[in-house]
Amino acid sequence: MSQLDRRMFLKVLAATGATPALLAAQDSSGGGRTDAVVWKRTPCRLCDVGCGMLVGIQDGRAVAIKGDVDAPANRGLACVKGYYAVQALYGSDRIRYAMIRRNGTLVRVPLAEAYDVIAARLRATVRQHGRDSVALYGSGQWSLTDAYVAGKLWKGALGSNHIDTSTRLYSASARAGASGSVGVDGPLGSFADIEHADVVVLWNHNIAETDPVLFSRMLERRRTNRLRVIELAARTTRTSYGIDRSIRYAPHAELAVIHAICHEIVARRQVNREFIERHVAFRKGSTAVGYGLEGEPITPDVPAAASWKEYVNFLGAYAARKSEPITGIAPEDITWLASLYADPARKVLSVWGSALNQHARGTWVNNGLHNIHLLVGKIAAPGNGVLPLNGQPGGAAAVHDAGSEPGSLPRGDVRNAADRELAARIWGIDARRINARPGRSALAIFRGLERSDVRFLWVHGTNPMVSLPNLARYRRAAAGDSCFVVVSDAYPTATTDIADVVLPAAWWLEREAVYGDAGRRLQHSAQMIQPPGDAASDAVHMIEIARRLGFARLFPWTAATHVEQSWNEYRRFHAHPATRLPSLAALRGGRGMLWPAGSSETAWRCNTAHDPAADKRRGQFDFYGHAEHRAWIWLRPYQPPAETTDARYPFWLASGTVLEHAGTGSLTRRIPTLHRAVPGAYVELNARDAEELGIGNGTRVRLISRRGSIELPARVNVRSQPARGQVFVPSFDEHVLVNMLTLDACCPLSGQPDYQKCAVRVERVT
Ligand SMILES: Nc1nc2c(c(=O)[nH]1)N[C@H]1C(S)=C(S)[C@@H](COP(=O)(O)OP(=O)(O)OC[C@H]3O[C@@H](n4cnc5c(=O)[nH]c(N)nc54)[C@H](O)[C@@H]3O)O[C@H]1N2
Ligand SMILES: Nc1nc2c(c(=O)[nH]1)N[C@H]1C(S)=C(S)[C@@H](COP(=O)(O)OP(=O)(O)OC[C@H]3O[C@@H](n4cnc5c(=O)[nH]c(N)nc54)[C@H](O)[C@@H]3O)O[C@H]1N2
Ligand code: SF4
Ligand SMILES: [Mo]
Repeated sequence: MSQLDRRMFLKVLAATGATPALLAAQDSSGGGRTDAVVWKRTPCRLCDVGCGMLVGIQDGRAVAIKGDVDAPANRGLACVKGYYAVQALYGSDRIRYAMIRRNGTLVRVPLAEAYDVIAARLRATVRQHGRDSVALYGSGQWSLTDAYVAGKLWKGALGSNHIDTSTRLYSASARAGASGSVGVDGPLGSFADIEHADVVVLWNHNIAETDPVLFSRMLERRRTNRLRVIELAARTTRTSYGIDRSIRYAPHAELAVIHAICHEIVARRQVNREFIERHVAFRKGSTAVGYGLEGEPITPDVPAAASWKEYVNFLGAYAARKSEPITGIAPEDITWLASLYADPARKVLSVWGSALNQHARGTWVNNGLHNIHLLVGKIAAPGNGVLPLNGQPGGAAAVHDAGSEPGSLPRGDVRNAADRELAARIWGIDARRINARPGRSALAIFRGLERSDVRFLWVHGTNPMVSLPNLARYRRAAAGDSCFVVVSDAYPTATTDIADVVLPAAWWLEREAVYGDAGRRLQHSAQMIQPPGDAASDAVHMIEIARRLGFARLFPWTAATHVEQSWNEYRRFHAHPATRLPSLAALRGGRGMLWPAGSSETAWRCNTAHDPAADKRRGQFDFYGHAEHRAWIWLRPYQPPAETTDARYPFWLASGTVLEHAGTGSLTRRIPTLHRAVPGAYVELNARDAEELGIGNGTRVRLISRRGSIELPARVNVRSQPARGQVFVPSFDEHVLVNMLTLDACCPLSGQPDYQKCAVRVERVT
């Protein structure tokens, strides 16, 4: 640090009274300039909590960051990723210019030339092979207006429904489950339920590392107000050490655990009969649904009415003692869990992350968790309810609403004529242009490369050549040259490695945006700095391509004002109080609003005291998303996983997240401090398994599944410890690809891959 930098550092410290985590000591361009640091408000973009941050801008650079004490999500806190987030803007290998592959290497070209090539190729592909030969794979990293522009370009302009996003990988089952159970997707409550609850039950959710700021809110509440936090988990993690009680259960056993708890609640007559009679109906669905291993992994469900009596009979098979061989949970613990959920004096919040959704029956698991809460009438009220914490910064009920999913329109469903007409009216197109058949979901897009059905693919803000399951299959598919691939990203990735054209993406702070989070809060993020080189928002790139394709009339927006213009158009789809979107003016400069929101926000949906769309004549709750205004308890059986362990592959492999990295590490590996803290992937083993195999901390081991093998160092009881017979590998490392091992089985109702159940063998590397 130079003399001047150090002085600035101390000055900022003194001026703010807080500790800015970073001053741009690595900045070489700043020279001797000493403009004051100006603090500006924005949400953090490195996970779904969406913490409110204050970013220090000086000389056109983001040089410091600290938590915003008035931000509702974090109240001044931030995790280590947040504190270093601005460094991810300045990695030396940032993509600044468009590139086109020539003779095997990507070479820099003027942006207009890249646009011309993309547009020509897209036009030619549609002409030659039809609109079903082009696909777009977008991202939970997107701003809502990026998603809106993408949906309009693909569905409204090109007439192709082959568009999906990486949200498929983390929240699809939660959304399908909530829609089936309570008729609306996205959480009914919000993060504020943490402070209202008496008990939080974490379901296989290592929240200490995945949503650390929310975990600290729980711990604070536990310290001051005797909130009890318990977990049901397959692995002992940092979360387990900080809470009241941790119960182990067997991999994939969720549905059996849930039904065992419900059986106990019914057997002990702890059901909330009044709530059931007034607000609940029963449903069963298709049961021979398979594992989504080929073709389009999503199959439609066929719901049929069921009765209370049928439900009680159904639960009979899951009595605690009977289901113990599947659940691995002692009957007295099931009784204890049931009494926690049912106790009329306690408000209970169930919380889970994406790992629970990454389940071959993920939609059913989500239905089941709603079942417990519906049975005891603890839902959609302060401190009572379910809170799935879903993934990437785009969050839960945000990106997919903008019409960027294969079956969705900005409002409604492509299969519904009235929804198509609404979209056509707002877009100013002929309704017949919109395809009435849902398109390919994420895995189906990449399966489409296998047989050359997809010949043009545009990937934005996601790194599928690292993050897809059964990766060898999709890398093989992408290696063929029948598909033209465009990739928009801020950094080179394993996916830009397969691109024919690369476009430079503006990231956080470099563009205006509206972002969602996992708790239904919409937040505005202003542009604070210039993007590097030719980088621009994903929407701007798409608008330029649309113009070149002759759709200028549909996208009459300028680079400077496209966010407001497209947001205002998107809002026209949501004039109804159940989904109303606030104006940009209401979001700008504020700390966000809980969607749906007009002039005020909606704290608890479907609760008639809070939700303007709910009808008070129906009592305390109105589940208006279902035509009969009732929530549904689903009779969804336990079924075995797509793959199980055996003598050759005796270990269960689970994979996921570490505190220091986000996603596939594209951003966090450019943050030197985080990269050095956790430079690469490793495999965690149970200490006794490790001892039996002669493996110690640091031993190099080989993991072998039915699909591939990887080599990596072992970790024994360092940070977390899997149960016996299980191993865990973080999925951020593009050099050690856990997805060479995983299976691409899916929940057939949501299309979300089951990353968590795969059988492996563990060998010492000699
Ligand atoms: N084995 C295994 N695999 C998994 C998982 C697992 O648990 N186990 N988890 C799955 C889950 S939950 C997820 S979410 C995925 C994550 O997988 P991906 O979505 O593939 O990973 P990210 O690293 O989040 O990718 C985001 C990319 O977008 C870029 N980016 C960020 N913002 C923008 C933007 O605004 N525009 C553009 N164009 N680019 C941007 C970043 O540089 C980064 O390269 O991985 C999945 N894969
Ligand atoms: N620091 C950080 N935070 C993040 C992210 C990040 O990349 N970094 N990403 C965000 C995103 S995109 C997502 S989707 C969420 C993910 O959030 P979570 O879903 O909480 O993710 P994980 O910690 O990856 O997985 C949770 C746990 O589930 C266990 N598990 C689940 N099912 C099974 C099973 O059948 N068997 C076994 N043995 N274990 C199982 C895994 O061992 C793991 O400990 O986190 C978000 N927050
Ligand atoms: S918890 Fe998430 S949103 Fe908050 S600072 Fe950390 S990475 Fe950012
Ligand atoms: Mo995710």
